[in-house]
Amino acid sequence: MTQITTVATTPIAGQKPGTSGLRKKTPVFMGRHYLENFVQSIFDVVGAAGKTFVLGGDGRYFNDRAAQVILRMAAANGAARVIVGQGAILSTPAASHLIRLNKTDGGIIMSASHNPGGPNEDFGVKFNMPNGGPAPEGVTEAMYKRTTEITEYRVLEAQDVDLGRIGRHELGAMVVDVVDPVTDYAALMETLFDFPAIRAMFAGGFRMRMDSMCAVTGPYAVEIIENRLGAAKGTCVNATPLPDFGGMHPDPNPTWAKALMDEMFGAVAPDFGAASDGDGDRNMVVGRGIYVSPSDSLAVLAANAHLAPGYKAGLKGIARSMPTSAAADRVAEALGVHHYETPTGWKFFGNLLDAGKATICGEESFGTGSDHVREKDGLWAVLLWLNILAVRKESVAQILHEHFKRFGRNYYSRHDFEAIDTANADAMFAALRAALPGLKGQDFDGLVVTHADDFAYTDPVDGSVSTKQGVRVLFDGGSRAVFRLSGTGTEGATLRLYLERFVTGPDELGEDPQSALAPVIRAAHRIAGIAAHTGRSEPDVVT
Ligand code: G16
Repeated sequence: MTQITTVATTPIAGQKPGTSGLRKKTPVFMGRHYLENFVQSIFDVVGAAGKTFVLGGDGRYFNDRAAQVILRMAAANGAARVIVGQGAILSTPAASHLIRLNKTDGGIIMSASHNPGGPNEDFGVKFNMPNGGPAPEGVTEAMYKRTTEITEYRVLEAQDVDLGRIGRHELGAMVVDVVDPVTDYAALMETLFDFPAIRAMFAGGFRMRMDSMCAVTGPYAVEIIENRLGAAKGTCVNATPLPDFGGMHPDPNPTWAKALMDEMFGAVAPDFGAASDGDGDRNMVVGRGIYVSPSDSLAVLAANAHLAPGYKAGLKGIARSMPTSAAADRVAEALGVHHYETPTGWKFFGNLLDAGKATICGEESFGTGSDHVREKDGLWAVLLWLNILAVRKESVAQILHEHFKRFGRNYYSRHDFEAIDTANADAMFAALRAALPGLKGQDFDGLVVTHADDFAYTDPVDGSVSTKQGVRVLFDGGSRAVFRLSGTGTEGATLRLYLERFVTGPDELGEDPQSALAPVIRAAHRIAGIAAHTGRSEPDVVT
């Protein structure tokens, strides 16, 4: 017997979704009514009666329990059907694809992305729209407002659904379809990329290391790279998703994917290396002895996408987030297509993709993707790189150097100052914003400020305006410093300092971005008074 119970509740402070859904420490999410209040607020805003949703997550601690709660609440709120990845597992891009493929009314993804998982680490929940993309600000604001008013939630009294068994299940009047998490996604990848060419490359001795960091991409990578593309067994490492990601910090950057970096810079490095994050939407790529920054990766992928069958007709446009380097803009100009500069957050690409204004999008935060889904897609980027390598038959280093020769080079780096006191961070930004009008024309050891503002964006499709999206200071000659507070952290504030310097001649300033950027770094510290406000002069993470 199943019965719907209405549970009285009261609002819990702070259930405000950030850059990408609601993220908190796992014990907070496991607290009384916490998950339930937020899920009910989602259903209250988007409506559940008669609807079909997709549900899955990155397998982190509490993923399985949260899935059962969400299913019982979906049933109690009158949903007709939920499509769930087996074991409640779905990578974020695979969830986006399932939402679109099945023309559902959206989906709930359980993930705190690249943040660590475990009983004392992070958990998260986000809602994706029927187009497969993250809910836009208007919708997440409405959800947040609902959490501040909530008085009750509905839940079905029922046994757990056996999410280990693929096939149709019933939960009260609702249907639960448990599907293989990989099959449909892998089929989509086969339509986009030249699998025979990549297979031939592996058969010819090409070696790769794919590090899934004990997170959700493992099963996808093994099926596609080893089983379908014929890479040697063992090419995919850390390929079993674990509730605590094996104690790893599943953030694919040179700091957290250090084992991969060491291997790629070692004596017997493979030809190509890649890593992905907790929920599979981020990626890092590395060549033998050469690191590819996300901004450069976006530019190279855009310049060479036509080599893959899915993009042979060319690109409609290229979009990047504001803090991402302008390398992709130069490619767009050369291709004669539009380029767009959006605020940080994949949701801002949604309208451009839906309207056919952009085909490829990317962010400095290790995210690249295209109009095949409405999320960034880590494995997609890796496969596009493999396709390009298979066609061009050159090394990653050769491809990068030719790219710089043709388009110029945007030296780029991001410095993160983590877990700083929130009040100090706010004070620093208040002072910085106040100083903006006087910055133009000031000279910082030869770097002259040409423009300084707080980035605001008007969506070219629906006209919505987003303000205060990061402070940017532009210097003559194409150098730039951008200051932003992270929207995905769960502890204190994280200052992100984005640094860029452009040169037309290849390798004029050598290989090391930190030395090339030194003058910009000095100017940025002086302009924001980082040490005075935060007590920090050195970043915690450099990417
Ligand atoms: C999320 C968004 C990304 C965005 C990133 C920014 O990434 O999906 O589009 O670039 O946040 O993070 P922050 O606000 O910390 O700079 P993810 O991978 O966490 O979903």
